[in-house]
Amino acid sequence: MTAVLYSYRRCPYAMRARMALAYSGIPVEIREISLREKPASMLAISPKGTVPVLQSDDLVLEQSYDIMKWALKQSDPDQWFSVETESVIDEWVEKNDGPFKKLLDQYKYPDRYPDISLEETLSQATISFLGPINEQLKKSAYLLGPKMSLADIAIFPFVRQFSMVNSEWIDQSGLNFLKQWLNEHLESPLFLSVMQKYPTWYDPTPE
Ligand SMILES: N[C@@H](CCC(=O)N[C@@H](CS)C(=O)NCC(=O)O)C(=O)O
Repeated sequence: MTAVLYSYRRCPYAMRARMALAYSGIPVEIREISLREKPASMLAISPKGTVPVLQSDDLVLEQSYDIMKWALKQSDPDQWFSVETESVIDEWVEKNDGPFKKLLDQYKYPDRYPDISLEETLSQATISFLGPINEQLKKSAYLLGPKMSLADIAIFPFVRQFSMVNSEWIDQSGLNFLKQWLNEHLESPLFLSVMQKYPTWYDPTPE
């Protein structure tokens, strides 16, 4: 059975999973879901109701980073991941999915956080995450060195989303290495290939 990925085009978690699956060359049926009307078939295998969810035979993976690692275990042609780099990549992903994602939500939905000013959010995001990424990219083209790794792919969709809140911000930020890295990913054939549009998928109705 071809693997199935329940996905949502604009979701950064789903983007990173789709990129890893495409890079690994794993054939997968993409099911673009409606977040308002989640398919019962998806909820049956993953009641928590977030995307992405991967189903491959008896295996169900409900976390985007697990899906990425699973894909690369099957094929990792450019060595994005290794036992030696795993803990450094985990650390980047934890910082991204934890504190940075929180700041991203604060920045995207300021109405939900009336006590925190935008300036404060931007400053915290720059000090804690985006600035350190820029510093790293000053030293090497990618987060772990001269070669792309799983860390770059796992984090880029979130930096993309952050940069899209205010399109002028990145030019004003002075984070030029970050900007260059972001642009490279935005223009990459891999990213563009996983951003194609699919019609919304619904469970088949019983005859
Ligand atoms: N930890 C999960 C987070 C996934 C997640 O939060 N996805 C969002 C969309 S970007 C979602 O499905 N939210 C549920 C909803 O909006 O109903 C992962 O890494 O896959």
